[in-house]
Amino acid sequence: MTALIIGLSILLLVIVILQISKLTDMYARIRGEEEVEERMNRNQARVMLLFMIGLLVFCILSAYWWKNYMLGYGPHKAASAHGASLDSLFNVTLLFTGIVFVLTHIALFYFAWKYKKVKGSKATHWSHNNTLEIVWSAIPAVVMTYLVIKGLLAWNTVMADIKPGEDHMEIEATGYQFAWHLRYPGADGIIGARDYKKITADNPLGQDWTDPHNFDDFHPDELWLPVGKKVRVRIIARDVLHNFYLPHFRVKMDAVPGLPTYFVFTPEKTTEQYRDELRNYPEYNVPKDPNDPESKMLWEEFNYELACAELCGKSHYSMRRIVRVVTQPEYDAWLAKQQSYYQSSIRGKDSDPNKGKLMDFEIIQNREALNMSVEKALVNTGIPLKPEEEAALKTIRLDYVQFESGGSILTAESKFQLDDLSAILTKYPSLKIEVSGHTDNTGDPAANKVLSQQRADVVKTYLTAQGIVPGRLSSVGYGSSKPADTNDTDAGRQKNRRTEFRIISN
Ligand SMILES: [Cu+2]
Repeated sequence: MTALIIGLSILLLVIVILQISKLTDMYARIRGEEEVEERMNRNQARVMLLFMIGLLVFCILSAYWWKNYMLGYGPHKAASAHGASLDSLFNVTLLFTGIVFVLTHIALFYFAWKYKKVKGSKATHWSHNNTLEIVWSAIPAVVMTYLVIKGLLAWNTVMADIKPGEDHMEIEATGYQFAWHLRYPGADGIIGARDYKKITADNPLGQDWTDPHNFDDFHPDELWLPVGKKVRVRIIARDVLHNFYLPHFRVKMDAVPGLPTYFVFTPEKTTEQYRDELRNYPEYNVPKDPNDPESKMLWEEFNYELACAELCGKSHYSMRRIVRVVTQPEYDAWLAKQQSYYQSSIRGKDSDPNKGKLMDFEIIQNREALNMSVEKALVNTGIPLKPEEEAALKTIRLDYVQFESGGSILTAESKFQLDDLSAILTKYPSLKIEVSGHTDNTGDPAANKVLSQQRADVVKTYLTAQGIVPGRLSSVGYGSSKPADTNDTDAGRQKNRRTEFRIISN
């Protein structure tokens, strides 16, 4: 309906204009062509002047009206260390081009008014003017030189790479149709090697699993950065041209297939600080959802974002990632929660070249787990436990203590856990434990009992050799008499063949 009314109004307007022009035509015929033309010229010249005033006022007012939405103004001052230099460059350029814009528009419309056709007036022919030539060549040349030098200085600061030994963190962003795949280096601080030829469905970045630096790399959904820390982003594209764009930090760099680029910047404002600044502006004190007055305010919902600034395909708009700048403790807490991609998605699968091999990070994880179990068993919470609960708490399984099949020779991998146990016994000098061996129910029960006793004894001997006083250790072989699970399945039997220790006193 609205469209119909608008259509009809436009049609009506066209008819009115046509009628008026017909009318002027008839009027001209009555009053004489020349007089009418002169009057029309005068009127048009005046309208030109009015238009000029309207245009300039509109340009200035609209900029003023939107100032708190524009990057570089109001609450949107740069949130990075280098951002202010780029903003100032933009402002200086805006100042010069603004002056030129206003002056040329004034000249354009003033001349149209001043030199309107008047009866008897004649154009002057001006072939050359040296002064004018010098003025309009020299002024732009000086301004351009200034802008180029200022721009070059800013460019050199902004694009400077990390100096050797400089404190920084490095992350990686890979653009593809249509998302950013982020990678952090993990605890070692080094991003692992990658090769595009290794890209598969379960290895989206082509990480090389023989490079230990890859074992702790993780792929978060959000870009988290600690405030005040210099960040170097490696920027990579997997398919077409993308552009790594962090508008609030004035970071923008092409992601080019086959040509890694980078950007170094230091975020200086946390997300919370940015929100606090937005809070002072009425534009951001409105509900995010205009239809729901109960919804949160715009400033509360603000987040920095990573976007793609290259029109890279039909879902280009969806290449958005939330960026959070937080304090160092908040960052550390977030970091502690991140799971390495290798450990959570590759480890133990067929695509894992280290399948079946005990890795250093696993030894560390197991050591921490064993320490935790002992600490939990030793701490007095004051909560009374049922006897079976207490027994469960004080009995700790040594998953990695394994023996050669059918015998009592420790496998090479068992030693790390026994060394960990010996370290625990050294740490708690009054701790007394019972080491126990268990088997499943296959074979002769008496033979099983003998075997399990031999195995427990081997563990005891190992620990004594490590300097643990024999009086603190007892060893018992329970054979198949204390199953931990069913003996009817392979998995159950596997669980039953085990070495444990029980805390007797401390
Ligand atoms: Cu893109």
